[in-house]
Formats: sequence, C-alpha cells, structure tokens
Amino acid sequence: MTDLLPALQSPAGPAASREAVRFGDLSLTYGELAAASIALAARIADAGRVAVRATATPETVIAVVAALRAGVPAVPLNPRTGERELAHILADSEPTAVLAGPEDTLPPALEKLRRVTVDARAGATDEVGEARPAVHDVGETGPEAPALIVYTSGTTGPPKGAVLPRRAVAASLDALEDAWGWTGDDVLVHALPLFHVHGLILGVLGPLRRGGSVRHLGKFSVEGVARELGSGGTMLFGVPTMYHRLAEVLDGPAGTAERDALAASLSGARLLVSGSAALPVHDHERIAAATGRRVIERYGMTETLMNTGIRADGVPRPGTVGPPLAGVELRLAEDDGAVLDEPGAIGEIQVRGPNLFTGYLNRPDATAAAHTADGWFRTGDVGTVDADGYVTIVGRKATDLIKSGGYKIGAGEIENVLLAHPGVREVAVTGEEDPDLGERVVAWVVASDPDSPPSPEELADRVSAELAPHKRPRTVRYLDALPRNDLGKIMKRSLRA
Ligand code: MCA
Ligand code: AMP
Repeated sequence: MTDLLPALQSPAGPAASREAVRFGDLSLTYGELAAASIALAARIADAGRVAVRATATPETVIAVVAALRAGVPAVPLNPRTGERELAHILADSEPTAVLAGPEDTLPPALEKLRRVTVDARAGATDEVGEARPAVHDVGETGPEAPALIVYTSGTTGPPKGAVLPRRAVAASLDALEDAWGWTGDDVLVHALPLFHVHGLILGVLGPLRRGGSVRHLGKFSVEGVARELGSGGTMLFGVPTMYHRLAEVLDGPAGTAERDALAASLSGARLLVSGSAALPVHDHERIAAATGRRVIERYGMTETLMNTGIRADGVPRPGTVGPPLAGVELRLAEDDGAVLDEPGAIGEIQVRGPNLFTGYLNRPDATAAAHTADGWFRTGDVGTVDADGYVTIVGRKATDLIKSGGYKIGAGEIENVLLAHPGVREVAVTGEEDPDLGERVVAWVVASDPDSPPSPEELADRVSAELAPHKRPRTVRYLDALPRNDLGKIMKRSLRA
C-alpha cells in the first residue's frame, strides 16, 4: 500500500482523523477508510480480479482502495452500463466477484458473480490487526502489477480494457503533484463519474496519494460547485461541459445571488482544471472575465493517464494543453511514421513514459497496433508543439470517435446496436458540434419501413439499455439512403456537412 497510498497504510496513521472523502453527508476519515479497506481486502484477497460497481459513493472508494491493498486488479463499472456492454466487459475481464454498496440492486449479469457488499463501518469497532489479520500488500503489488482495468471505446467493436499498472498511477499522479504543487492541504471538488480515469484516478486516488481530501458532489450542479469551493475546496476538476455550464451562469447578470456566489467561489480557488476534451476559448474567456481566474487544461487518455498540463506556476494559454509533464516524452509523427520536428508542424501526438498502460486486456493485436515499432504510443490525436513546448490539440485522426460530455464514444458500437433494431435498415452515427456537450451523438437512419420509422426516443432507449445512457443519440435524422462512394463505403463527412 505504501507504494500508492502511504497515508492509508494503517488506520492509526498520522492522518487518521483527517477527512479523506466526502459525498454529501457521508464522509470517511483516513482512519476509517484504512480500516474499512483493510477489512474488505481480507475478503477479496483470493479473488483474481474484481468488478466494482462504481457509484459516486464512499463504498466505491473503499472498494478500489481495498483492491489496491489486496493487489487484486479492479474493473470499475459504470452502474448504468447496459446489458450488451456489461456482458462484454464481464466476459472479457472475468472478475470472480463484484464489490457493491449495501443499497445496490445488481443487474442479472452481475448477480451471477459472488457479491461482496462493502461495509463502510467495517473495522471501525474491531481491533484491527487482532480480530482478523490486517491485510497489507498480500497480492501482486509490484510496480508492473495491474491496478485497474478501465474500459474505453474504440472506433469499431466493443470497448477495450486498458490495463493500468501501479507504476503508471503513481507516476502520473506524481507528475501532477509536480506541475500543480498538489499537497495534502488541497481539498479537491468534483462531480466526475468514478468509472473513468479522470474521476477515479485523478479525482480520488490523486487526493488520497497526497494525503488530502476530495468532496464529490454526487451529481454536477453549479450550486454544488459554488458551495464546496466557497467552503474550503481548493481545486476543481471538471470536463468542458461542466465549465461551460459554469460559464453560462457567470455570463448572466451580476447581482444575482447564484452568479455572484459562483464568481466569488471560483475566484478563491487555488486551481481550476479542465480535461477529457477541449475547453472552447470562448468559455475560457467568459470564466476569466467573471472571476479573474484562468482555467488550466491538461491532456490525457485512458491508456496514457496524463501527458501534458499547464503548470500552476506556468503561463496559462487558453486553447493549449501545456507542455509534457515530468517523465513524459512527446513527439509528432506523420501518417507514414516520419517524425516531425520542424516548428509549427502538425502531426499525430505520440507519447512514451512511465505513465503508460501495459496493453489492452486480451487484445495483443490492438496493443501492437496502438504502438510504433520503436515503442511509442499512438494517441490518435493530432496536434502541434510551440517553440516553448506547449502542445495544442487540433483534431483527431479517427472520424468514428465522438467525445460527448468528455466521454469517448465509438460510432461503431452504436451503429451495431441500432442495426439490430428491426425498424432500421441502414444507419451511420456521427458526432456533431454541440455547445454544451462539445459533440453530440447523431444517428442517420434509413428506416426499414419509411412510413413508420422507429421514433428517436425508441432508438435512444435501445442504445441506453444496451450500452449506456451517455451513448444514446441525442438527434436522429431520417434519410432515404445513406451517401456512399463508388466502393459502397458510407461517406460520413458528407453527412456531417
Ligand atoms: C435521458 N436520460 C436517459 C435517457 N434520456 N437515460 C436513459 N435513457 C434515455 N433515453 C437521463 C440520464 O440517465 C440522466 O439521468 C439524465 O438523463 C441526463 O444524463 P446525461 O445525458 O448523461 O447527462 P448530461 O447532463 O448530458 O451529462 C453531462 C455530464 C456528463 C454531467 C458532463 O457527460 C459527465 O459526467 N461527463 C464526464 C465524462 C468523464 O468523466 N469522462 C472522463 C473520460 P440523471 O439525471 O438521473 O443522471 S476521459 C478520461 O478519463 C481521460 C483520461 C481524460 O483526459 O480525462
Ligand atoms: P479517453 O479515451 O476517454 O480517455 O479520452 C482521451 C481523449 O480525450 C484524448 O485522446 C483526447 O482526444 C481527449 N482529451 C483529453 N483531454 C483533452 C484536452 N484537455 N483537450 C483536448 N482533448 C482532450
């Protein structure tokens, strides 16, 4: 445990009485979290791999910390994952148990696994270490041992499990400590889901590694951000959609209580950080104008954790994601693999460093395809590097990846679900610009019976039930035929136009 979360080594450590996590009225001190995770680790020590139903609750934090403590890789699951996607993730990752809160009702696919109910009070009244043996680092806990397996969408096919070793988690969080002067005195505020890198690794393990604390809002709200930053929060993490919603309120008339409270709380924060997608310069400027504070961006990926970031003591430059973080090597390359080093060149961003994953679970083909022959990871993002090392992301190589609300969504997975609907003859899914979500999922549908096409709601519900609600098409457009080239390939770019 000392390798990743030293402050949680023992329930009686120096930080025992300090608040570690807070979700609404529920909070855990370091002592309570250490005790509960020690008790849980003992119950899962023999599990090869565990699934964690990653609700925004203290139980999820206990479950993940216990898995790290036991050296058992954890697979965080979106509690709203639909049947098809869940079946894929379970078949692929083969967990032997599912860790869930006492109140959780499990979907049938998870009911088949051994359920381990997380008890937030476990260990609290026990003589920990006497009533039952305390578990410290019983499983595989070397630097290359897998800590987490996080599923991420690709252009085609079902999501792939990115295997994240303990070394990558430690390296990336320490590089952020260096860039942001992140300490145990920081109180992080966020409302990010706990089944992705941003919310779980940066947003929970980040503060715990520093011995600081995190206040999770449960569900994003402008009022919640203002309240928590106005009462001790020092840092805010969010996706651009969240900052856009803050900017919308800040842009309103001064003198309203909501707007002024928000402006005051943001002005007082030490660090406002955006990531997972590009924050439009317009929103950067609106927030700066109302608060005098600059949001800083960092650039990462599930497979690489964090690659670049504006430093707390650096020059914030809206529209850029800052220089590479400590330990990260970054270069630009052409399609043919030629490395670009002339100033102003635009190419694919490739990275190398201790922050990288070890590969996709069960997918050596995809792992190999994602790397160059000389061992660099191909991000698929296209960017430039300024003379002073600042990176700007200008686009993405794949047209079939959509970033909506900061979630990566593959067009192919949605097309496969919609094509299985009897009312759909042909379909193409694209991303379209959206002021709130960045991009919104759009389905272009050729109905089997043009006189009675399936409704947009029916198609959205189908995708929500099979994949996840955030993957549902927000817009459905009906066509008589899809535009195809001479080879019969759908011309998505002309759909977008
Ligand atoms: C509406 N809803 C439906 C349907 N229609 N549910 C099921 N079926 C339908 N047909 C419900 C939803 O369930 C939800 O219910 C409500 O409507 C709105 O949901 P949603 O559309 O998801 O909310 P939103 O307002 O559009 O969400 C915006 C958001 C969200 C809060 C910004 O997109 C978000 O949390 N994004 C974070 C993504 C993220 O963390 N990405 C990190 C990965 P209810 O109201 O009950 O909720 S990237 C990463 O990790 C890398 C490393 C990086 O760089 O960070
Ligand atoms: P994911 O695969 O869900 O982890 O998302 C990773 C992708 O999010 C990256 O490859 C980028 O395309 C995008 N991304 C993350 N942070 C930023 C940022 N600050 N600006 C622009 N794009 C970003």
